[in-house]
Amino acid sequence: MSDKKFNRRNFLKIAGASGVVAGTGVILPKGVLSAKTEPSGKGRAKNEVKPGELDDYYGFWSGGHSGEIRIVGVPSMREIKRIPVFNMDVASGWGVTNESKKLLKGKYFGDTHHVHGSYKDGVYDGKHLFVNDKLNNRVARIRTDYMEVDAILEIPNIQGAHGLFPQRYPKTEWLVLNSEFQTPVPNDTSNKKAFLNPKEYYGMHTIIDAERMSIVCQVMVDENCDLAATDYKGKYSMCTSYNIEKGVTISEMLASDYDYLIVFNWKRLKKALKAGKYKIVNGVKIVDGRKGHSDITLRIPVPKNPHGVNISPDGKYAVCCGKVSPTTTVVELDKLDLAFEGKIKPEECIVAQPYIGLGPLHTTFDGRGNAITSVFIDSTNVKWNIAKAIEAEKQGEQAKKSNPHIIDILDVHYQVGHIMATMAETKEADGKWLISLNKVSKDRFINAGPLKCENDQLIDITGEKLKLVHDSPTYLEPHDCIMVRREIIEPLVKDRYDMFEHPLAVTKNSVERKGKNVTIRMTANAPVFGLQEVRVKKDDKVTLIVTNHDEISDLTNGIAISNYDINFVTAPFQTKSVTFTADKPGVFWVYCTNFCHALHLEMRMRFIVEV
Ligand code: K7E
Ligand code: CA
Repeated sequence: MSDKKFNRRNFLKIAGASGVVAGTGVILPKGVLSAKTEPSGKGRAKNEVKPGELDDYYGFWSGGHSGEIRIVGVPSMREIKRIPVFNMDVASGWGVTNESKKLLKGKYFGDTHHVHGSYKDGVYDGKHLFVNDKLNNRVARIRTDYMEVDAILEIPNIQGAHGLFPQRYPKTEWLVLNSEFQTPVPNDTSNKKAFLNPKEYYGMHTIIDAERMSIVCQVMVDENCDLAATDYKGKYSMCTSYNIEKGVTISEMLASDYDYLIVFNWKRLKKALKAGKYKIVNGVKIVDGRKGHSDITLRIPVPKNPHGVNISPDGKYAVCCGKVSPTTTVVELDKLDLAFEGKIKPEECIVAQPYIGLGPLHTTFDGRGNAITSVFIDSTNVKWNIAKAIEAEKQGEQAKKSNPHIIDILDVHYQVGHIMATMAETKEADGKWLISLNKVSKDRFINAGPLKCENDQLIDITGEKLKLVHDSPTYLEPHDCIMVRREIIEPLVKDRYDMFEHPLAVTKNSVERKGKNVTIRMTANAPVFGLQEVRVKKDDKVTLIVTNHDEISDLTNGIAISNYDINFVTAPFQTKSVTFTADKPGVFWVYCTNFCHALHLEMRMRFIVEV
């Protein structure tokens, strides 16, 4: 329901009680609305997290073209922290320190869409998060004990690194990454004839070793590879493709009435690799997965320009969203073996194609046999029953007409992209909360200028009906999120760094010169830096290494050098370093930026650049 209708209903309810808000005894003048917009409802999930209480779920949100990941407490929707990934973060010093620069390799912008956790037996093991960078074609791994990036892998031969999904069973050894844009392979002057011929552009399904963060191989296809999924048996990965036409304009990409869900057979892929059936391009093994060239891939026709593919938590079905088609396509995964063996046609794996609404994009699950699909053009979340959709399909067109699968339709505000339910990408989907990541917030928040925030809505899915409970403004631009039970993550998260994990950990303060290179090793222990004064010569190359020696958790020290554009923090027992040229002579105060002590303001030292 729209907010306007909603307020109107509430108004009528209050007006009907002759100015008395039922149950509260509060008397309101006529026409004044109660601040509480809807009663909490009996037996529904409780979204209020009182001061001092903790959330039930760690929400991990991708940050889109902000390049980061955000940690959101669910159900309070409080943003707990941001993890800088493919961006610069002035507060923490990501993109400033040598440690982060080594990972970023000169690329400070990114576009994160899909964040997923590492798995064991179909459930998160809590060890790692992975996220794609659509802009510069990278994958980052985050270690959850520190909530920090520990590896970034650049992927050659692709553009539009988009759908990313970890292997779910028996554990995450592989990640799959899709390239949404087709390009020449290789995309360089050795292949310049292909530049102007889109028929010679290809999509890639890249397989990544999640432990080593290295590329296993790439499966090359004619189609583009959009969203990704893996099954719950460790047998298959898949991608949706919306550009089987190899179009380069919108109308070309929409020419066909159907596109594909492409399924990749891992057993056959491993066999091909073992048999040496690949060519090497830019150091990567490329296996041919094109139609007619390969037995590794299977193409299931799906209408039309499909987007998301999501696997039901029972592992039985893949649900593809039609985007341009108002339907979803339900594929029974147990039939894939037969289709690969040629005993049935690929399209015979489809067991239902229910009507959902205009612009279905992504599907999530409540673990009770129901799917919930985001519908972009209608601005709705549609809850539907998978078994009923399959049953109606069996009975035929007449049975389908009344849409017996649809349970509830909720208006969201507005233009929803991804939706995700708690634990829904695991076999322990618990059907408690749903997040609708709406692209447009319009009139939902105070107007903060032409560039509007987005609106992440929290929806209670414990009952038959979907119930909207909270609007959460969010900065550009989350695409997807996962919500992991607190018990899985919390015990693994550390309060301080293991000091000697960093090879440069400082235990003794010193200044050491080798020619023009000066290394400053310094401790920080609130409210003093280990050194009170450092003298260097103009144009020295200075490396400053700082280790925080505070034993108190939460005691972060900041290190900023005035007028030198250097700013980072160290958390307890953490070491970070920066390298710069002392190109400006003078006296420069080094000060602590992160309030650490009653004498925080006195926590400073002189950096003197002599001529
Ligand atoms: Cu639909 Cu990149 Cu998953 Cu955006 S993608 S919404
Ligand atoms: Ca198409």
